[in-house]
Amino acid sequence: MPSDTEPPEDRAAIEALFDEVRTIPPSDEFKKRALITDTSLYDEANQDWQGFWARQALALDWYDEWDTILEWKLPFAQWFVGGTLNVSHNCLDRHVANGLADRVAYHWEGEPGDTRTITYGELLNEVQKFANVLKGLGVERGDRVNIYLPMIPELPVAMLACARIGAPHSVVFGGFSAEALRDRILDAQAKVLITADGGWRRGSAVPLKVNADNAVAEAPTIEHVVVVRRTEADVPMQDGRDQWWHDLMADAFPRCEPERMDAEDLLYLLYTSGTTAKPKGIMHTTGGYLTQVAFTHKYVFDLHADTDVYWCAADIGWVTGHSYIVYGPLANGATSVMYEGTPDFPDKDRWWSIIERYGVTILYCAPTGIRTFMKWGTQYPEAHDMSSLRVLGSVGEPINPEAWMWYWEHIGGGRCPVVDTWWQTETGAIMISPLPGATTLKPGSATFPLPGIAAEVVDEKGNKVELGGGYLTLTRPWPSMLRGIYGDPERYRETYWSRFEDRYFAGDGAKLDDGGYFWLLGRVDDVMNISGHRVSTTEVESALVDHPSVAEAAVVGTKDETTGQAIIAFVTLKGGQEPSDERGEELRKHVTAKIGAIARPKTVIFTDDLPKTRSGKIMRRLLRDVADGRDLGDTTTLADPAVVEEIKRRATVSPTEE
Ligand code: 7RM
Repeated sequence: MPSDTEPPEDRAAIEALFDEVRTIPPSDEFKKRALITDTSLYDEANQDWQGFWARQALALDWYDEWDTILEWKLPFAQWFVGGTLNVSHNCLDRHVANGLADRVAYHWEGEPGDTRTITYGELLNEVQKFANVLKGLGVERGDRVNIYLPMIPELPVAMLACARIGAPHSVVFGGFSAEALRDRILDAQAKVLITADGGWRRGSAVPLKVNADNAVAEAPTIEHVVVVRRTEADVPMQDGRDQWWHDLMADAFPRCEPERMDAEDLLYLLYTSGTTAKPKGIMHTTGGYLTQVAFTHKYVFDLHADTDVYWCAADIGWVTGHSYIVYGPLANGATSVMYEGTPDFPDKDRWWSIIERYGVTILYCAPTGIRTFMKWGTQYPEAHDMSSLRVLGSVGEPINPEAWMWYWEHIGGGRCPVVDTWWQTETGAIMISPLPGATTLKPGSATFPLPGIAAEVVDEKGNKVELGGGYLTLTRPWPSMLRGIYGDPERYRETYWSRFEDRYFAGDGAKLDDGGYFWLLGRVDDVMNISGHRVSTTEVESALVDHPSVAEAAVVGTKDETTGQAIIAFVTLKGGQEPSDERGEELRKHVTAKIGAIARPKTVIFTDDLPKTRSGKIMRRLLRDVADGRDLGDTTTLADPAVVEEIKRRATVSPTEE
């Protein structure tokens, strides 16, 4: 556990609304067609939760059925032990075999406006060919493959091809830097890297290949680099190492039998920020993961695969994209929209024009996006016919009731249930969420744990809280849970299972109201949430102290109207170094280069010293208070209270604003 974990703070907005929360029951209109309109699934799961998950697993195709549903040796779970299946078969072949070859898997739209329509039949062909390309490059079952691509169709193709041959993938978000990519390649010991010449973002080409080259220069495990042509940027191709995707695909054999994978074989690694500087390689396996992502995708979004057009606007580089752009929707035979670029290119109505054009019925996005749209104004959504929408989803951070209501009213036309879905990279799939045809909604609440999921709020000592605030814990294993941290089982136990006995601690605070509704209150550890993306304070701090001018740094997340939190860095320079706006800008750039733009501090505050406890721990809570401009309260545990005054003064006079 991080050293300065503290009790969760309540969200003032929720507090204020608590007594007079609006409740929104499912409409009769919605219920008419909904998959679930009552408590039947909850009742079934309460009877026998393992049997419940086994029945959900039967929605998939298995080569061999399992012998044991769950083997639980806390904190290590194995689901569907003895079962064998292939994820790409379940996402592709079985739909094509069922006559759905011509169903659209992805309506893809590039940022410049180019489009591609990819059917299940076409996707299966591409995946088989690329699976053979990977084999031709020497990739064998069990080998790790790194993927660093923009939001183009080749990204799901590459992931599914890996799944087909049993090679775990490790996708690195295209916004991460060369160094971040290098560290992830090295940790995974990947043999092959798949990247592109670039990707389009707000009208400019992002130089992915340049980053990839810099990463691979220091990552000797990589033997081959496959490069997708996207922006047509002139990129150097290293002889013997780099090959074009289209050249390899042109010669690839079109049939590739899927590997029979064990239910517990590794499907992928996804690196996520924790409370230390080193990102954790979260391990997800095959059978349990696919079972829960398919189940949740179907029931949380009330998916009617034959008629719905589903759009998850996340990036596949994050877990939301893995589970709810690739594996969940494809396992369910859904038709999805996939979009490459930013919401404001060429104008601020891009999303709404996409919804209108494709007749999107289900939209899944993050509160930070919603708050941005609120800021831009209702004229953008109002200019488009969005009457096709019927379900709205939210993910990534707490959604404040105001944003919830705006989403409900201005995007959903007061007609579409909003499902606020709480989950994590570690949980693999949605854990707490309404079922839109059955659950009475409260704006700002993720409502209840899904059928088969057991969540409890506990106090400091681990005692169950029936009403009020505390720590969110999970009390039973679930099929899509992480199987560990790659290469570090002890860190897995320590990070998630040591704070409270027999419980998984998620790092979030939560509050229960008198109706048993869960209200998520944000992180209670050293993890920030910037636009729904997890960023570790420690990781940013070590990037800062890596700069030659910096003696010490402390980083906190402060409230931000749009991004949820914004990064504030308190920096002490080495002797002889002078603070200046230019130096602040240089440090922000340095963090961008070390980690990526998502980790760039919004504000750098120079200070002669940092507030510390007597034992030498930096008092982040106090810095957060300074940053939030709140009263400081008791500072008697400070080594030098004058420091606080100094920081407070600096915080108000010389922040380097973005
Ligand atoms: C899916 C994803 C996980 C962290 C998690 C929370 C926060 C996510 C919600 C939420 C309140 C939500 N994975 N979080 N969803 N907080 N309400 N509906 O975001 O690993 O990147 O982040 O995100 O703090 O612990 S993640």
